[in-house]
Formats: sequence, structure tokens, C-alpha cells
Amino acid sequence: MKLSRREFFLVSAGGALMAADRPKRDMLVRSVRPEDLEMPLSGFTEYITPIERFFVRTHVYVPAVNLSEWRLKVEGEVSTPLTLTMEDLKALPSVELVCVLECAGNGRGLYQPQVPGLQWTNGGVGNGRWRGVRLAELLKKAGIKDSAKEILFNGADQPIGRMQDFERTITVKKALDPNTILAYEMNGEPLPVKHGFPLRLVASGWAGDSWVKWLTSIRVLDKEFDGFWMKNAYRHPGKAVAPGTAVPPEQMQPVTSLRVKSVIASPGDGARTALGKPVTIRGVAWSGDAGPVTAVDVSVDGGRTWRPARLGRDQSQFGWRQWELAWTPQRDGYYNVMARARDTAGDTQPFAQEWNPSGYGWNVTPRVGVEVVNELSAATQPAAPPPAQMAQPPGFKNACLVCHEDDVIRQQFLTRAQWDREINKMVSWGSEVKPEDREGILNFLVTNFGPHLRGR
Ligand SMILES: Nc1nc2c(c(=O)[nH]1)N[C@H]1C(S)=C(S)[C@@H](COP(=O)(O)O)O[C@H]1N2
Ligand SMILES: [Mo]
Repeated sequence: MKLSRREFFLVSAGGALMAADRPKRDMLVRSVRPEDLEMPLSGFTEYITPIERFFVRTHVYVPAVNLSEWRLKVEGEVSTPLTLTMEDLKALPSVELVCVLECAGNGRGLYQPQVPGLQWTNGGVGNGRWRGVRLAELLKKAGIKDSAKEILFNGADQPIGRMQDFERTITVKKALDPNTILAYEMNGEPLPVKHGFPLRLVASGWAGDSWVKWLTSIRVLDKEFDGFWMKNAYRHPGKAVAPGTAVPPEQMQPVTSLRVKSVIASPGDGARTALGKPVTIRGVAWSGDAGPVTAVDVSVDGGRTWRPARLGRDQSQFGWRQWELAWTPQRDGYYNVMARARDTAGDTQPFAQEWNPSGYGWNVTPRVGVEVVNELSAATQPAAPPPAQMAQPPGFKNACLVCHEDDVIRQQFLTRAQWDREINKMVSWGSEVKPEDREGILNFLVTNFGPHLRGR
């Protein structure tokens, strides 16, 4: 098949038109199946993240949606329930906004002690240009009642095994915010399949878990929703807790707004540069409901002194802001380069990351080490010997590799207690662990993927 230049092209499946995506480019693969892709650091040099480099987070397999059969329902606590086609939606006034989409767990892989889950480093985030209709417009059209407490979003994706369906709520206040939209376009193209074709929620300023993809249903509820993805997942203690503390979900609150954050795109950590040669330190910074970034300060001496970076011209309420600072090192040595953003509300990035049990909201002041040398030489590092590995135990494949590959396991380095809880979670989601195999699987996980092996 010949691919058009556009992200989206139509393929005929049994005569019905369905969408397919152009391939992604240079991504860090966190999981091949279901697919989770991270944008590498080089992506932070662009204002709008191209679709080929936009991160992907899917809890389950991507659903194939047939646009001719697709409908959006607006139901629940409304006076006039709606069933809409894409044509109906496109006939409504549209708005476009530039907005950061960041996974709540972005940066999880940087927490110490480690927490279970996909080990994102920096690139579980992108800055997109989204077009669609205001959610408030639809809710008013449907006659949202005073009894409304929360709005529930569901997509066409189906759970795997005994997982619960991925359904999420947002508050009525957020739903009626003019910056909350239902998007059918991304970067000027129809929404790509991996990003929620044909329609997704854009909850500007809030973490990605609220941005439900492949939308089919919007339900106005008169009480708090109690599904797994609201009551167990995506919860934060709302304060720092001692590293390693297990906090019961009911003592935590749903993840909502992003917090002020910056990323250093270049130089990369461990870069070597020649004395007297100018270096541009650059990156991006963003915030959430607190409003756009107003300043980014840069230090090349580990935080002793700071200089303001120059902010890029492109800006929007919820998009990221590019920044850069020219630096010419005057002495050889090792430099700790740091960046610290401030938002409209005056919030700044912490110097020490508050720990939380699921590794959400990573936003500590980033640091990269740069070695300035008198003359660049091609020094090579000796390769580390491969670590000893315990062989796969009986039952491992059937218990662990039916719904996903081993890549998601290999990136996590957890304690025995954490692996034990992961096995319990997987069993509750339908994984078949024979009682006689359980101990062997647990030993295998701890031996090969224990906390002491991190960074090997
Ligand atoms: N229906 C559905 N919507 C979803 C998800 C999902 O698994 N299913 N993942 C969510 C999460 S956790 C994130 S971070 C974003 C990721 O969006 P992206 O893949 O377009 O980057 O989608 C959100 N919406
Ligand atoms: Mo996410």
C-alpha cells in the first residue's frame, strides 16, 4: 500500500473504511504489546511534537473503530440524551488549542526506591495542537442537570482478561472549562488511531490518564464513580510520604493537574565538550492548571548560581515553552547543569522529588552532568560483563507472557514484596499462575529483577 504524506489514511476492511497510522520514528519502546512508546530526549527541541514522535500509552490493545458505525453517546443526568455522528460533531463550532499531554507516570523510572509500572524516563509527554468541540457545548446541548457530580468517559478499547474497562471521570468544573475539548484532530490531521481515533478527551492541564481515547460514551453521574481506574489507580497521597511507604488507595486522591516542570533536551547527561566552545543549553517547560511558565532559570554549578534562560516566542495557556541559554565554559572540569521553571502561580520545581507509591508527578529540577575537557579524545568505556541470570521457571510464560511481552518486566527492579503484589494484581486480571509455580516465578523475578540490579 502506498502511504500518503498524511498521518491518517483509510484502509478498507471488509468494505468498511477504517483509519491506520503512519509509523512512529525513533521511539523508546516501553512495551511492544500493548504498545507503550516514549519520546527520546531529542524530541524536546521542537515546539509542536510531530505525531511520529508523540508518546503512546495504551493499557490494552488499540481498538479498530469503523467511522461509519461509530457514535458518541451523551447520557446520564441530562434532559436530552444525545447520539452523535462525526458529521454532527464537525457541524458544531470548533476550537483549536496547543496543549501538553503528559502521562501521570512520566518520570516513574527515575524514582528511588523504584515503583512498579512502566519505567518512563522523560518522554512520556508531548505538545500537541488539538482541534475539536468544547465539552461544555455538548453538555449544555444535552441539558446537564444540577444533580451532576462527575462526568464519566469510556472508549471503544476492551479490557484484557479480567481487567476492568478503562473508564475515567473528571469533575463538572473541569468538564465545563472552555479549555476542555473533545478532539478529532491532532496537529492538523485526523486523530491518529494510536491517539484515540476518532475522538478523545483533551483535559488541558491535567495528566494523560484523564484524556480518554476512542471515546464512545460520556455519562453524567450524580455520584462519585467507583471503578478501578478511579478508586485504585491514578491516586496520589497529595503530600510527600516516606520513600517506600504503602498508602491505601482510599487515603489518596485522584491525579488531576500537572505541576510545573522542565526538561533539559541538550546537552545530554554525560556529554563531553571542549573548553571555550559555546554550548546552548536548551529544553522545554510547562505547568498545569496553575497557568503557563513565566521563567526558567539555569545553573551550571549545581544550583549555587542561576541565570534566566531566554524563553521561546511560541506560547499558549497549556502548551510547553521552549527555553535556551548560551554558555561558554571557561575552565575544564565537571559541571552540574540544572534548570528550574516557575509558573504563573509562582510555583517552582522542587530540588528533591517527593516520593509517592505509584511514581506519579515527577517534576524535580532536572540535572545533567557535562564534562569540559581541554581536548576531546575518543576515550572508550569498557563494556560491563553481562549479569548472571536465572532461567525462566515453569509456568512463567503462560502466567506472564500471554497478554504482554517480557519487556515490561525487564524494566522494573522491584523488591520481593512489590513483585508479590504485582503477581496478585495480574492474577486478579486473569493471569493463570499455578499454585505450585508461584514461588518459582517470584524467585525468578526477584533474582533477575531485584532492586539491587537496577542500573546494571
Ligand atoms: N480509552 C483509553 N484512553 C486512554 C488510555 C487507555 O488506555 N484507554 N490511556 C490513557 C493514558 S494513561 C494516557 S497517558 C494517555 C496517552 O495518550 P497518547 O497515547 O495519545 O499519548 O491516554 C489516556 N487515554
Ligand atoms: Mo498515563
